[in-house]
Amino acid sequence: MTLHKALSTLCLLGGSLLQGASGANPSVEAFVQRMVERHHFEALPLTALLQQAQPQERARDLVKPPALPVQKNWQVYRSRFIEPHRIKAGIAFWRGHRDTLARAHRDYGVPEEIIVGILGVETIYGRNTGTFPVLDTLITLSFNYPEAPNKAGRSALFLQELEAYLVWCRDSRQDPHHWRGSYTGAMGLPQFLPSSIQKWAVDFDGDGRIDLQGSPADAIGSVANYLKAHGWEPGKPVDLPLRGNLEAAAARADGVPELGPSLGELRKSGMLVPQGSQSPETRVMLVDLPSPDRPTEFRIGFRNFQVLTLYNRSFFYATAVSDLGKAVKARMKSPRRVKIRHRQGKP
Ligand SMILES: [Ca+2]
Repeated sequence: MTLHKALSTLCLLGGSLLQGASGANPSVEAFVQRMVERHHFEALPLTALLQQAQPQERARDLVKPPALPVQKNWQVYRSRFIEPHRIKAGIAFWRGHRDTLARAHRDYGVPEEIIVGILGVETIYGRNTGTFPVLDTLITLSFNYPEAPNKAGRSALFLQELEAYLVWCRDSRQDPHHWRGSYTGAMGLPQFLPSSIQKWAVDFDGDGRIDLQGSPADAIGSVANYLKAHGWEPGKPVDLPLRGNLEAAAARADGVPELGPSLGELRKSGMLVPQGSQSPETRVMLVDLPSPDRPTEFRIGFRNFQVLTLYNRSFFYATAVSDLGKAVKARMKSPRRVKIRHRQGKP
């Protein structure tokens, strides 16, 4: 059956293709055509699947840009993640999966505390993996994204994720209605989007399938594989505190997660970088972590810090991963002596 006939048939059956989650959007037809041509989907069942989706209004609300600019607040952000309950959960996770974490470290070169940091920040080790139906959410955001300056680009990205999701479900023989995830369709302990699952998820418990929701081992291996594939440098640092001439640091910090100045250049500008084994030629980034009513905190971000920003493009995110990992690791080593620093901040 041709696509045109399939669509006509649906209309004759009383269906209204361009309603519901897929919205009044002619790109539905183009998408079905693409899935037929690229991936050999059948037009009629796919069209019906799209048509039957339940609109996810809450996901639409959550992806909207805030009405007013939000003031960045590192102290508040940090206190959400580096706190006693999450650290305790991290210790339990590390103890429960010690061998798997060590194997991931050996196989991929990514240390345990970084994997523990990511899974803790993302979902508290699987406690908060999201309740949005992934299929309906991706359909809603692909075809009925809310009005926003970046609507076209975001819709296109979600359309790619929908494509990846449908292909992944078909190829791994999974019901596309089964999965739940975040309001953007990210799934499992590490909150991978479908395209990331396709490219970087691994079967790390050897049961022949990839399950980032039900298998902590698969989640651990997949995070390590993702970081390795994005350029993780084994044995190298992630971030270090920066002191000294912070005015010079503020002038050079541009908020862009790209490597720029060398360590030697920063030292010449009066910034105090802790001595380590890094050569003065090592290129780094200046990480600024502002909070209202107090001086901005600065750190040096190395290549591995940049790799963390490729998981989530945010200085706050990457620093929280690093700090949570360090906090859990410290407690693993000496549980009695290390006190948890818990700062309070205004929301
Ligand atoms: Ca598996």
